[in-house]
Amino acid sequence: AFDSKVTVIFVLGGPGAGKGTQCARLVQDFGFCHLSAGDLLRAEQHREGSEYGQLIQTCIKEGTIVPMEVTVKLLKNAMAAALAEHRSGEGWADGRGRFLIDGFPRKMDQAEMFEHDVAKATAVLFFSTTEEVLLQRLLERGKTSGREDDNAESIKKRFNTYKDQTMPVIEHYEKLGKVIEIDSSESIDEVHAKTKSAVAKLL
Ligand code: UP5
Ligand code: MG
Repeated sequence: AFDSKVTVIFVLGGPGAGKGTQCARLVQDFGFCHLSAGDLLRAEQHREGSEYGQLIQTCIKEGTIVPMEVTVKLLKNAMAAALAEHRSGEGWADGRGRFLIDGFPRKMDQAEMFEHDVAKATAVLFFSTTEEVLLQRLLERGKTSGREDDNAESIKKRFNTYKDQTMPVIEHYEKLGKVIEIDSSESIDEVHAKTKSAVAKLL
């Protein structure tokens, strides 16, 4: 595991809450390495020779969770690559790799596997808002995103998975006092300002 070498922050929130948007800002603010589990899965889906392409495509379209072994391996490999790259480079003033793990863990078993095999999370950023806001954002993004899950039918399934599987993960970390909840209903800039000051206190 990488515990002694890294600071890990999990980034959760419903589909379309603004996880990716806010992570991009935090990369600029604090030099994080941003790893979106969904982006890694989409890249693996299209990688030539991947044995998981079909499985990933089906899960994403149906809004279900890809078996954790696949996702944890992709995250671990990406973290190892980032650590190797930074060993020689600049950034990460305290010498610890700073990682935002976006859209993960979305199920309790993933949380346990990651914390056992990869690293413990310092905190969980939780972007909360209403389903109405989420739906609006995703349908709007769907006009241009090309994402196979940005349609009304898939979105409904993603909401269900989020409520059934991911909310318990957030509740688990809440009990540990690790959750920082940020209302993401406001503008990107307003959400960013609140997020930035919360994260600054963690580093
Ligand atoms: N937007 C953002 N913030 C805004 C704001 N404050 N005001 C107005 N508009 C705002 O934002 C979504 C849209 O809203 C954008 O158009 C943005 O401009 C606008 P974004 O930052 O993309 O939100 P995000 O929370 O990242 O939404 P995303 O759709 O990526 O969330 P999901 O959690 O649904 O998607 P993810 O890529 O993480 O996962 C996709 C699928 O992969 C899952 O459903 C699952 O099938 C699979 N998966 C796994 O199986 N395992 C995993 O561990 C992870 C994923
Ligand atoms: Mg995203």
